[in-house]
Amino acid sequence: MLRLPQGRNLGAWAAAGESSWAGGDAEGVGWSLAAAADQVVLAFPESQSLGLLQEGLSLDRRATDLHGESFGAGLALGDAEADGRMDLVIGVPGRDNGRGRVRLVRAATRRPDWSKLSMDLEVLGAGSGGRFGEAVALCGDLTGDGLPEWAVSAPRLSASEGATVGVASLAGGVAVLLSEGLRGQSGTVTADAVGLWLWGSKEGEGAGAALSCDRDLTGDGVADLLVGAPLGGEAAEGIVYLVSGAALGAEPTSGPLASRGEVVWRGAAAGDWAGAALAAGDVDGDGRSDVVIGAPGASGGRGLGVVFFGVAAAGWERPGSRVRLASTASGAPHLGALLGLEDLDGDGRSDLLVGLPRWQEAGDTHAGRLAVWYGGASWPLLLTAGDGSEDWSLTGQHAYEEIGAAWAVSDLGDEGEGALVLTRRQERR
Ligand SMILES: [Ca+2]
Ligand SMILES: [Ca+2]
Ligand SMILES: [Ca+2]
Ligand SMILES: [Ca+2]
Repeated sequence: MLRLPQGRNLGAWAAAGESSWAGGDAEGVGWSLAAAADQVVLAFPESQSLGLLQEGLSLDRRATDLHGESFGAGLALGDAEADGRMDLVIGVPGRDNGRGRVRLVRAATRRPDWSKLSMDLEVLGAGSGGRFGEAVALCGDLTGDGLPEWAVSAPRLSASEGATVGVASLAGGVAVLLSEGLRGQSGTVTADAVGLWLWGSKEGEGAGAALSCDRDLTGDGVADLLVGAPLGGEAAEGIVYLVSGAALGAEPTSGPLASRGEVVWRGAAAGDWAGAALAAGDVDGDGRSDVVIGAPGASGGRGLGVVFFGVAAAGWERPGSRVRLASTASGAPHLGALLGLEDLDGDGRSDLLVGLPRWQEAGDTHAGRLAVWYGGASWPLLLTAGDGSEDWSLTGQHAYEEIGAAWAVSDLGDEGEGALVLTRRQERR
């Protein structure tokens, strides 16, 4: 992994050669990261182990008894009980024949309690093959008790036993695990028992492939859910649902995404896969949340993205306030599959991170690229990855480094400075 200091000019820093790689072999494909405050946790699916990244880049690794394919695909770290201690949620969507489950590890100390990784609470998905745990996020407080909810996606959720009747085949969905439901729970429970399900409209929609739930998008002060369904629409153009957190918390019951919320974005063409990735932040620093949505299938697989500014109380976006993202690369680098809004330079404005792990560089396939644009009061209407206009970028030097496949931003670092931690995969020859 690579640690980049925060609060500095990344370009000047990279030119000075201060990057530091650590961690050795990348432990195979698919590993994921989660960060909060000064902690970064990594999941290694092949060894089904977890790592806690320490200051100085040392890695404290522990095996877990939580086995299953795609271990750690969903991974989130956050203070769910507002007690200053970090709780960890690990998604294992391949567990139980693809039904999936997540484990909540409540911290007994300020850091995740590594001695307790085999205990606490496990939450089971619904039906078979729903892949509950593909993505996990710590939301804002939707229910008004002062404690945040967790959201867990199951992008292949289908009609099933239990309370999720009426879900079309592979429609996908998101379970919102309510703070009130989780309180005092231990052992093994179903998602129904501690929360509610929201599911896609039609067969094969893939709702929940991406989600965001920690920011207020409607202007009422309560965090809202944004859910991507990249195979939704008539021909996989992709759709994005917005569900008001205030409305959901007032009546915490399961239901279809389309009736509990609204479709706020559709891909323009067949196979765009809009909503495969999305993120929320405040790019221009005006206090109103901004959203970026990716459509990695667009433009013949080049991919594209759209940044929507505003999202004020009056509506989803201000007219004319969109910025488009494009890529110079052919060969299906799928821009829009990996997006983030994080404040890298500490100026209070969210910076845009675009991961392009399939980027080819100097003949090296999948060398990868991470492109960064710093948030600001005004942006050009088109941001293009690969034409040298990014505010900062990092490109892989070897085939299959896959720079941009995963990253995390935390306050980890020397003397409390921030860090961007990102992965690179082992060079394959
Ligand atoms: Ca709550
Ligand atoms: Ca809201
Ligand atoms: Ca804004
Ligand atoms: Ca910033």
